[in-house]
Formats: sequence, structure tokens, C-alpha cells
Amino acid sequence: MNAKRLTGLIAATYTPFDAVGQLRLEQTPQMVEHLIAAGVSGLYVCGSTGEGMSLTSAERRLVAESYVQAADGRLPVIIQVGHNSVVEAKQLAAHAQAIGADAVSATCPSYFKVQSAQLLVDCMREIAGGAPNLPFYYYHIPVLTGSSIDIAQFMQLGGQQIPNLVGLKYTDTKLHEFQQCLKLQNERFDVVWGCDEMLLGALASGSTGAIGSTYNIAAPLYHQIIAAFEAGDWNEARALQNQAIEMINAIGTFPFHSAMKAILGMLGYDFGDCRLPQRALTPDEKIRLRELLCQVGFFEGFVTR
Ligand code: MN9
Repeated sequence: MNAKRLTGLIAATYTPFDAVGQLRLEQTPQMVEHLIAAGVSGLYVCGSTGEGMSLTSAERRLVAESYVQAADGRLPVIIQVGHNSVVEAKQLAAHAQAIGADAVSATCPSYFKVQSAQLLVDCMREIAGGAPNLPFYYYHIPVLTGSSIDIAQFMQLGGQQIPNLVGLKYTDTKLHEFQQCLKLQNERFDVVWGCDEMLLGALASGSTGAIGSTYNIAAPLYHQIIAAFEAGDWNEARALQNQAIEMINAIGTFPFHSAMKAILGMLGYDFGDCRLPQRALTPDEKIRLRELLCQVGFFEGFVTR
């Protein structure tokens, strides 16, 4: 499949809920405008950040539709369809293709662990077959799926057996493995980095695109990291990446995505709280989060510079 590569910062989007935890999709367009204005170059919908696994399939379809419609062809929209039911995931992939999404991505089933690289290929071939006209990205996130499959071996086999496999969302911290995946089969695959706190290391290892949650709130900071890297200004790049690390550490003092949703609220985007099994921040925690963000300079420019 001859697909354009994903480049730049791709926001792993949040799913807006109302006060009682139901979808509040009228919030989507405003968020998409904010992300486009911040220079984000793609949207990754219903992933870990978007609580895809905590939504019903009917809700996942609605969320996918709202982001595709709001993007209106201005930037690529990738829909994450991973599910413990491969059948369900395939149907979600077919839906993504039908509504005009630009790519499909999926995690592996994770309740029953996938036992071999070949079985993972079998699962992903099935799911990717639901959207045969779209590029497909496997979503490698072993910390959440518990997968122990060798990812390079999977890509080697998958490249032969899944016609629309174009790449990988690589959400692990093994830079050497990421680099190995980039190098496979004469740099055939679009391997997109998924760990915001290590963006600089990924750039040094050959990354040209990254998908992440904190690009929703601090894309300008990360753009500066990329610019400093491209200019060869390593001291500046490291200092900026340090700021991102401090910000992520502050957020990670609390349940991460609940804190991120609280920050979206502080920035004027009311996306509600995370659904169970994640918990909302208490009012006191929200005050503490704001203090920690102030200490790392968040409100002085991470969002807008
Ligand atoms: O989509 C995100 N990973 C998870 C990728 O949500 C598990 C990352 O963007 C992280 O939120 C980020 C902070 O740790 O790197």
C-alpha cells in the first residue's frame, strides 16, 4: 500500500463526556480547531488517551464520526479499533473506512494473551481486512496489553501477510527496538513514536512522527524541541525536553488521563472526567495539579508560544 507517512505531532485525542459520563460530542469541533491552530498534523482517535477501551462500540463509532467530520479533510484522522473481540475490531475498522477516516490502528487482544508473532499477524490481518483500502498501523503498547511478542518479528511477518500494514504506533521505551523497526526491509515501515517524554531521543533515533496525549496541551513546546533538534542545537533541545518531562511528571503525580482532562478544563475545553475504571481527580487534587503546573511554568507558554 502506497500511503503517505504520518509526520509531525499527532494528538491522541480525548473523548468528551458530560457531567454524568455520557458522550458530549458538541465539544469535538472546538478541540479540533485548537489542535489545528497549535500546528498538530494528525488525530489518533479512541486510543488509550481517548478511552477507546472504556467505550461501547456504538460510542466508538460516534466518536470516530465526530472527529472525522470536525477534521473535514484538513489533517489525517486515524481510528483505533482494537478490541478483545477480533470480530468487533474488524467491524469498527470497516466503519472507519466507511466514514472516510484516513487510517486504522489496533491493539492486540489482551485478555487471552496472543501466544506468537504469527498469531498476532493472524489477528491483525483479520482486523486490517475490515478496512482494506486504508493504511493499517499496529498499536504496540505492551505496558497496557501485556503483550510479549517480539515486535520486529511481527513486522517482518506482517509485512508479508497483511496487504495494508504500513507501520506501527510504537509506545514503549526501547529506543534501540524502535530504531530496529524503522530500519526493517529498507525502511519500509512508518514507525510512529508514542512516548512524549522521550521525543528527543526518538528524533535522534530517526523518528519523523509522534502520537501522544500531551500534544493536546503543549504542542508548541514540542514543536520547539523539533526545531532545536533540526537546527542541531542540542543544549536547547535538551532544555526544552526537560520542560516536557517536568510537565509530564507533574501530571503523572495523579491518575494521568484524569489529570489531563482536568487540564483541558483549565484551558477552557470541558471534556468531563475519565470513565471507570479510571477515577476523577478530587477538587483538592485539581488545585494541587494547577500549583504543580505553575511551578514548571506551564501557563507561561507551553500552550501557546
Ligand atoms: O498515546 C500515550 N500513552 C498512553 C500515547 O496513554 C499510555 C502517551 O502520549 C503518554 O500519555 C505520554 C505520557 O506518559 O507519553
